Amino acid sequence: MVTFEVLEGYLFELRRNLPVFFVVLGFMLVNNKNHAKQMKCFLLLVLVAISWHSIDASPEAEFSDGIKLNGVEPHSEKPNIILLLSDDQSWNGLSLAMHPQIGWSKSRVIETPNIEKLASEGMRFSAAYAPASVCAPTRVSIQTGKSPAALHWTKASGPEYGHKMIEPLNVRNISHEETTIGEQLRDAGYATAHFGKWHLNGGGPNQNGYDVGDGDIGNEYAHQYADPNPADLFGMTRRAISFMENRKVDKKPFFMQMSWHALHAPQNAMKATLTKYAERLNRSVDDKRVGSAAISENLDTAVGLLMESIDRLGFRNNTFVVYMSDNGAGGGGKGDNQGIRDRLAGGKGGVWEGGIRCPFIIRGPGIPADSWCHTRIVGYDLFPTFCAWAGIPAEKLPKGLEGGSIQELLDDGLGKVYRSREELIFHFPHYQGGDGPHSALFLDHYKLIKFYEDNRLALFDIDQDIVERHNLFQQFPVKARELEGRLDNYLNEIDAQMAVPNPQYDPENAVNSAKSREGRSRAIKSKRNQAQSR
Ligand SMILES: [Ca+2]
Repeated sequence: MVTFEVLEGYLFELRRNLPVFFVVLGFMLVNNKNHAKQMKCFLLLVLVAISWHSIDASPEAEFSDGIKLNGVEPHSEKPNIILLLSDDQSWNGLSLAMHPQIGWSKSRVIETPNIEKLASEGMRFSAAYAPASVCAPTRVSIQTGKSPAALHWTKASGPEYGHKMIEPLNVRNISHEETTIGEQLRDAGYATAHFGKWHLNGGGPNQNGYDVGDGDIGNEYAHQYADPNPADLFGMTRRAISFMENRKVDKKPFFMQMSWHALHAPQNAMKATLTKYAERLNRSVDDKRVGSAAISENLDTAVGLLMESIDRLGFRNNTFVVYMSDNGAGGGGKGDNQGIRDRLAGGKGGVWEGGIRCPFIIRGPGIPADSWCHTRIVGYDLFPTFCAWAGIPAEKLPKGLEGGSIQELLDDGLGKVYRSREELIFHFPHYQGGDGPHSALFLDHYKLIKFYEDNRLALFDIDQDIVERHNLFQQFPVKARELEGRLDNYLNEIDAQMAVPNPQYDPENAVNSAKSREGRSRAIKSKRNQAQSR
């Protein structure tokens, strides 16, 4: 019986031998004196030529939309780069594990199937860190490849007063003297776009290296969009797709940052999704947990639409997609829970793991599917990494870069990141999460936290004790002091801003940081209500 496989085999053989037929027929055509036979030869020659063309085109026709089967884009040698940055999404806020041995490193409630798929096609990083535990500092750090401490931009909200120490005032505008990743890639021939939350002032994306952008917008923007476009998730996606379609036409490589407003405005999630999670969690649709879960799933849907378009436009094999969060979830950074519950300690506004450890995934050319990397990386490593992908030589990179390219890790998850310093430092000289001014230093398997109100030190073996439950300071005081020396040196060298003792401090009338946080969130809520009623 002639099966499809057999037919396919014949066709393959036929196709392989078509050039021979072509030559033989051509020879017969030229050398034959009989007109009828010449005509037959000519017709056969035409038939062979047509079938050669059609068979040759058929297997790759489906992929001809910009891609050849060997994975090389014909129109551009430089890979496209897409950075997907979510907001306030915790390390375990996705339905895929961020550590292969830690069951609770994924959410059992929230469904994010599209991001799951992205991870299954790329590499997951179990020890990736946001440059800061709060928004704007992380964003400016990603733009510049420098740490928030070096940029003197370590807090997003304004200072709190009445504490034991006075916190420094922040820079609140991205400096035009800094080279952004948008500027660097645009100079290298990239079309650049920044959609969504900018939060860095300085004239917005258009004045900082981006051809296309949504303007100088911050958190207030998210709340203007509800079902069917919660937090502008689908509007951003439509603009991104249109930007990519234009690159299909002008054949320019592109860099696109999607700074999703979500998980802000959780109450604006799609109504059907809110209902689904309200039922699942047995809580009301107004509940914050319900909202966060629902908007996480809506965000995932938007990511899925974007991924589909990357495939449809034929960009898949020549595009790096990076997914990460700008900081940990929730308010209240104090590491009080210390691993009692199945979650990281602390949260937004503190340098415990819950504030800075973030989900991180990369899919792209040469990166093995469903792979893992456990090397510690930080958001400001992206600047030199993107430059390496774009083929920008090291001597063209701006001075004072603190990140290192993570390219060496992407073959098999193993290797090193070479930064200007061995240690990785997170500096938060502010009041927000309940710990007061404090900093953290990572070196090898150690993490040191220094609290400036009383110069107290805490030391953790972070590889063994991810929940920061066992303070090893008493056990290894010499090591802790050595790391403290490195921390102090670094902060000195970069001229970091520090909190200073408050001479007017009155312990009787001290401000409770947690209480003032509540006050602030009440103020934001009433402002939001006013905005909505306008
Ligand atoms: Ca944030």
